[in-house]
Formats: sequence, structure tokens, C-alpha cells
Amino acid sequence: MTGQASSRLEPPPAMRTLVAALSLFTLPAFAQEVTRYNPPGVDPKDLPASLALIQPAGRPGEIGGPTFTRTNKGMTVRFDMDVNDLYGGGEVTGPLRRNGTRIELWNHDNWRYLDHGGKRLYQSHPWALGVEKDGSATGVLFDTTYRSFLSMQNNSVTLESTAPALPVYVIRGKNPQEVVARLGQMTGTIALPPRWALGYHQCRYSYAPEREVEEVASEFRKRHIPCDVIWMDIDYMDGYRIFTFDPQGFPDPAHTNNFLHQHGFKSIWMIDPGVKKDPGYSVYDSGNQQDVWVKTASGQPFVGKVWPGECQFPDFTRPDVRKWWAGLYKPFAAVGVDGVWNDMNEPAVFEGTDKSMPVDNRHEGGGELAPGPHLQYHNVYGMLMARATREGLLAARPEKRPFVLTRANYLGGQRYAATWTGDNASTWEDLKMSVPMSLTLSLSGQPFNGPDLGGFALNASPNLWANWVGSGAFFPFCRAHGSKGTDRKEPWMFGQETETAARIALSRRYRLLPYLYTLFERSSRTGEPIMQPVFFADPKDASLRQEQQAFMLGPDLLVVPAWAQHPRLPKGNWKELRLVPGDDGPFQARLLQRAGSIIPLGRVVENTEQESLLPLTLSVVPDASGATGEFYWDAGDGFGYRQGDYRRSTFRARRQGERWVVTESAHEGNRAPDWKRQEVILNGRPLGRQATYTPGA
Ligand code: NBV
Repeated sequence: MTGQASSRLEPPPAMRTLVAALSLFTLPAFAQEVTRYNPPGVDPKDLPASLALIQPAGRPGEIGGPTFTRTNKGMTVRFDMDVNDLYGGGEVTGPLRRNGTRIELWNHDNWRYLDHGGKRLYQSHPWALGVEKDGSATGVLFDTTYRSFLSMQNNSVTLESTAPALPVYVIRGKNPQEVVARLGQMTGTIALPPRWALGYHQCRYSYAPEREVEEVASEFRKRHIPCDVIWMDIDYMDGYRIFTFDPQGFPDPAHTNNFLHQHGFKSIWMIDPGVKKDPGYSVYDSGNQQDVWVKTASGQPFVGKVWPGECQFPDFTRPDVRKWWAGLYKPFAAVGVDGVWNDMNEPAVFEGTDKSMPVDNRHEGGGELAPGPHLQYHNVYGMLMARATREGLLAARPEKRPFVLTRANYLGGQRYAATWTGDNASTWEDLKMSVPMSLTLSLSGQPFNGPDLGGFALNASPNLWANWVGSGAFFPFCRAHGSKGTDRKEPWMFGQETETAARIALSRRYRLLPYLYTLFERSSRTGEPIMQPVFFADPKDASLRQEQQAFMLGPDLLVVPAWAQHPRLPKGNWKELRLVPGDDGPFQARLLQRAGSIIPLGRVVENTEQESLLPLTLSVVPDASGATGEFYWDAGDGFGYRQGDYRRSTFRARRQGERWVVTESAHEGNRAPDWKRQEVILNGRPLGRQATYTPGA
């Protein structure tokens, strides 16, 4: 395993998947359980380049595959499968178990999920995961970007697509974990994020002017509520012109960023795709010079209204346009911007056809991508934008890991950006729905996701917000947000009880940072989801298959929200994990640790750049044969880990007579232990004299 992460470069450009021509023996080992089915009568060379896959996969399959039918709209593909429970489909409302559902894959700005009955959201994942009675699993990947409907019935998965033709990949595994990891290997895993991105994020539409940003940041420190990032929404811009700053509100953005940095915060600033049609505005002018725009069917730059008024839209299918876009981040990053938030990139167009641009608009493509209509490229517009953004940040600051958040995305888009689930609302329904939504994204290749904690639209009651932070603190992406026109939603705005609940919940997240970072790093190598459904704990136990209140954080920790009613929990021994005083109080999720595991913990810090491992605490819950656990740590940013500057430790606990011996039994990487002190808690109690603890050599 050593060095695997270090040899991973940025994902290669999309490549043609000419798998039929490849022999089984030239494929990587994991591909042997993947079968590719081509539509009959179509030469695979004539199929569009895959934007989901990063490498060819699968042996060609002839029998037992899906049924391909040409229709007057395109092609319908149906795959009959003998499975009990179906999951996946990316960003969806509704239940975790997807049997009997039909969604549209056509990225759509869907405020409060009110359009189309919530069955068409901001992202498209033509992917389904079926789990059999015995826990074995089958994944079905429909490799097309075209507008489609995805239905999951009891014994079949169907894609009704406008694509003229598409190939299908079927992945079989002995359990769902294996199939989801394989999806990650085929479509790409997340890049290891900077550690600060795992902290708590505070956002509002909008913190402006800069004084407000500073006030909010200072309040966190004054009240000792952990927080790593403050977000700047569209109102920081000069008339909503992207890559500009409002001269009144943010006269000196470098100063704002400095202020945040000095107080231990990072800053994330929004960039939308629409460029204001405004001669004299440098981004518009340089875009014109290179003619970077998406065109109408008659060949003119398409013009549509968004926040700034009339806008033109970069054609991100073109490699030269992605390069132009990436270049815009250099001066932007130079004022100390730490991360970028790409919004409205479905793309959303006010008064536009179906809230976007006409399907006969033209994209030029280039490289692997053929020219094509918007119908073909709509669903990857946001993903290609996020890709160019990531490339821009990386080029501007090659020594830092980029952080990009995108609203629109497509299967495989986890390679470029994290995501959130768009404009939810401060209601109980939205709070409860956030768990299956994040789980479904996690089962669809996108592990780095979360909802707007506390709810975006409407006002939140103190009780709702406290319940939300009590469980939302354990989502992979943990950012509170609130819309313009709603009451303020910072943790202290709801009164003492909610503020205390937030301090406790977020302190628990920060104590878990070593475990969380270990899970992110593992996910970046293996594709393993970070947030997992409870049935992952025991895929053979059919009674867990619909549990969507409780969830797992990695394989060793169960999170049971305080608001969960009669959750179905896995059998076996799970031990209450207490992390900070008061964490058994109101609104706090119950945390249960799996017997046989060791979870690495840090101390409570107010931001992730403070020394977390003071001490490193190993929470050991042994089963009959002891316990094991993994812990990954590195510099937290930069790419030194690719040259071996990391330490991946395996800890083991074994009983020797009356004593427990806990050792770092193995490690990978060249980094010396970052922890100067260590302690062990066994079944929730500090290990006293009955134990020996041997730190790593
Ligand atoms: O940029 C403003 C908002 C943003 O706060 C939100 O998170 C996005 O999902 N944005 C949508 C534009 C329209 C909001 C009604």
C-alpha cells in the first residue's frame, strides 16, 4: 500500500473506453468483476468518450446483460436483477432504499426541492446499487451524460435516455462495500482535502460587508465554538461580476483574508459560471477575445440572465476554455482566498428554458470530447467547471491542496470537488431527509458531501437548529448556511441552550478529527464512503436495509441522532463513546463504537491548525480477540505525503494475562509520530495500571 497515494496524480483526462478491444489480462485486477455491455449494432469506437470513467474497465459481456431498446427519443436500457434492495442515483430526495422510485437525471436549480416533486435535483448519477438477501451486491453504471430517467423497480433498473446509444457496466461484489469501492476506482476517488476542510464551516447568504465577516469570526473565538472556515457568498462581488470585489463592502479583500487567517480561519469565496455581458469588464473582455462562450444553435454566444443581469457562459467542454478559466484564479488566489465555491452551475439561467439554456445550444468540445448539443453536455457543465476551478487553484498555488465546493455535478465529479445538497429549508422534514440524501450520494461515488446544516430557507427554531447540529456535526462536509431574508443562524443566535449544544457537538467533531482524517485519506485511496448506511455494518442483516436515521461514520462508529425514533441498529457489541463533558446531554447524537476497533482521537481544538494530537488518545473497545485500528496523519496540507511524508499506523490491542498491551504494530510512510503524548481508553475508561502501552518505535 505504501506510496500508492503518493503516486496518484491529478485524474487523467477522460478517455475513450475501448474495452471490447482489450484483453482481460491487460486490465487491472479489480476490473475482473466488472462487465461492460455495449449496445448491439454499435461500434464502441462511435460511442462518446466517457466523462464518468477514468480508465477502461470491465471485460466484454454478451450474455445475462441488459436489454437495449431504441426509442424515438434515444435508447432505453433495462437490467433485470435478482436483488432485494436498491440504492443510489446520487442526489435524491425520498427514502434511502430506492425500490419503486423514478428520478430525472437533468441538473436543475431546485430551490427547496419544490420543482418536479423533488425528483430532479442539481446533480446526475446514472448509477444503481442492488443488495441481495445474502449481502452480495451488484452495481449498474449507465455511461451517459445525456438527459435520462432512472427507475428502480423491485427486480430491475431502467434508464430511459435521450442518448442515441450508451454502454453499461455491471459490477459484482461479495458485499456492497466492495461494489462501491470499485465504483470509486472506476470513476475516480476524492483528492485528499486539506485538513482544514474537515472542520466546521460557517456560511450565510451573505456575510457582507467585511466588518460583518470579522464580527462573525471574532464571535466564534470569543465563545470558544470550534470553526475553521467563513464563507463569502455573492454579495462580496462588484455588481455580481465574478472575480471582482465590491469596492465599498470589500475594499481590501487581502485584508479580510488576513484577518481571518490571523484568527485561525480559512476563507471560501463564491464563483458562478455566468460572466456579465459588460464591455470594459476584464473577464468579459478576455472571454470575448478568446471567444470562450457556449453558442446558440445559430452560432451566436448564448446570452441568459443570472444575478448580474445578462451573462454569457464559458464552454467548459473546451480544453482551451478550461485553461482560460483556470488562469482567472491566479490573481484571485493571490489575495489569500483559500477555497472556491461554484454555485449556479447546472447552469441555472433565470427565465431560461426549464431554468437553464436551450438543449440545442452548441458545445465545441476538444481533446477527447466531440462537439455536441447542450442536451449531451448539460449534466457535466458543473463538473467540467469544477474541474477547471480545481486546476486553476492548483496552478495558482501548486504547494496547496485545492478545495472546491460545487452545486451541480455528475457521476465521477468527486474527483474535482466536494458538494452540498443545495437549497434545503429549516424544517424537520429537511433535517430527517438530510441523512438518506447524504448516504445516497455517498453510495454513488461522492463521499465528501453534506446538507446546509440548520437549513437554508425559512427560519430555524432553537430546537431544530440544536437537533441539526447535534447530528450534522458528523457529516463528512459540515457547513451551516442560511438564506438572505431569514433570521441569523450562527450557533449563538438561538439562545444559550442551542449555543451550548453546538459547542458540545462541534467539540465532539474536533475530537474525532484523527479518525475523520483517517477516513478521508482511506476514501481518497480506496473509494470507501466516509458516511455509510447502517446496513454496511452487517450486509446480511436484512432488517437494517431501510435504516435512514442512524448512520455510520467509517466502519467503526455508529451515529444515532437524538431525534431518531426506534432506529434499527446492528447486532453485536457496540460501546458508547463519550468524547466531551455533556455529550450525553440534550440534542447530542449517541456515538457507538464497534467492538474490536480502535478509534484515534485528538483533543478539542478551536480550529484544525491547532495541535490536535495533544495527546493522541486511542479509544479501544476489544472483542474476544482484542482490537485493531488505523490512524493516518500528515502535514495536513500540501503534497509532501506523495513523497512519503505521512504516517499510517496500525494499532493493536492484545490481552496478556491481566494486562492489555496496546502497540503501534505497523506503520507506513516516513513520518515520525506527530503525537508527543498518547493515552489509551479502554471501554470508555482511562487505562490504569492494568495495561501496558507501547508507543510506536
Ligand atoms: O448565492 C446565493 C445562493 C447560495 O447562498 C445558495 O447556497 C445557493 O444554493 N444561491 C444558491 C443563489 C440563489 C439563492 C436563492
